[in-house]
Amino acid sequence: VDQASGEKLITELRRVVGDNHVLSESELRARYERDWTGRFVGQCQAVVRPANTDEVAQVVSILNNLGVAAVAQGGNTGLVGGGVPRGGEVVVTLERLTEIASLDKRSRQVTVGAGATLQSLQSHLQGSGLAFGVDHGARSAATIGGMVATNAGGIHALRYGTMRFAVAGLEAVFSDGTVMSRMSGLVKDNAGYDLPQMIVGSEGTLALVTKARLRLVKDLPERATALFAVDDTQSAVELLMLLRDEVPSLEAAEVFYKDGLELVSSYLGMHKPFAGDHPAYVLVECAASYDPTEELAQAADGANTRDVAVAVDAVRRNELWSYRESHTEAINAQGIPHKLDVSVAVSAMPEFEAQVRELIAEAAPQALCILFGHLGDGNYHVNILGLEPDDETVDRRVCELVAYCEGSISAEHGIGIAKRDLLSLTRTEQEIEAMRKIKAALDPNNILNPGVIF
Ligand code: 2HG
Ligand code: ZN
Repeated sequence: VDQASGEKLITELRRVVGDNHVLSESELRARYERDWTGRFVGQCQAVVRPANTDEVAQVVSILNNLGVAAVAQGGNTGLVGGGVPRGGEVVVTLERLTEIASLDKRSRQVTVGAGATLQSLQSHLQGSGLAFGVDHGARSAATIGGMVATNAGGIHALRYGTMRFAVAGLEAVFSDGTVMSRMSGLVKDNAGYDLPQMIVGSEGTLALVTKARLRLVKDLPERATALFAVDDTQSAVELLMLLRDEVPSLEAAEVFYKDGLELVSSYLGMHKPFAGDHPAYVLVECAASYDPTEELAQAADGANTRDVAVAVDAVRRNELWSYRESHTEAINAQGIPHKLDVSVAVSAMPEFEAQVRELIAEAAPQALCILFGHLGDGNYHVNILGLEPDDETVDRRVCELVAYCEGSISAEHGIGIAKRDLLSLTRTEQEIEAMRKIKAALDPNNILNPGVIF
């Protein structure tokens, strides 16, 4: 960028959002330029912090006219490099769009600004009798806009689905600065293409999400959590089948293994949950309007497991959850991992697990592979430590195995820049061509998150 056009850009942006909300000094930009894991870092020209939809629209229009790329950013909790700059873009953070409108109890919907965190939405709903169906470990920082843009999945997808199922309407800004506002939240609306759903999961490449109209679920205050120790993934899958049949209150079913538990316990300085070690663990959460402990205990009786710990009070339940939810942090404390968020059919999980471990042991004997994830969704988080940050050979081989197992190379984190060269492993040439045509039609100057997905 030459200096004159750089200055013109900053001046124009300042005119829209005010001097304080265009960050051009490197110290101020830094936290927006680096992803959570430290694997993806890039310099942008500036970070701009619009206050509302109208300002977002004006900012995008300026960028489009000047041919400068925009990277939309929410809570910067993404794990595939899709929310941080690669070099020379402007980061448009939606962090100031935090407004949550009053709850519409009759439609069971609420309108939420893109920058509101998941946790702030959860607090907002507390005591209302309603709850938000999507939840995940990054709740304190992840924003609703980012979750829409990535179609976040999380720990309750087996009961309530992913973000896509929760989005009843969207407000978003297209690349030319025009605003689409489909916020009526109609249950039935087949008048033409469903534009909001096309934007869900598009990773900032088709539009910038500014508001979402979200469907809520009934709050289920009675909860029970159980941690099962099991022989292996096959037993974990059988346990899941049993619970799905016999425990209608089932809300989450997560899996992790001996090495992951070891790492997390020492990272947290916590005792391990059982006296002995076990090969695999299944963490289960039940929620209902009645006390679900009895139905969970009854099902547990009939299950082929090695041990079980059940918790009903919040403190103890959180403790059991922390063994699972602290995996990401505990792994990052060891170094910068390669993260492969993949899915296969639940029935294929045992085979995939065995093969992926074998593959990594053979391809990178020095590497440490920690597996964990969402058992109920066939969603494994393959975390590999000890590889060079830009060495993609193991990533590719893992994703080839996923393709062979008829799975998806991205279950919930998206493609970002981390997996764009692998997209063709699980999407056909014709599908990718159709995606490119949509992208070119909606963003002819290729200014919205260029380099992401494709
Ligand atoms: C989770 O399920 C997140 O905890 C992060 O999706 C997964 O760190 C990961 O690989
Ligand atoms: Zn996950």
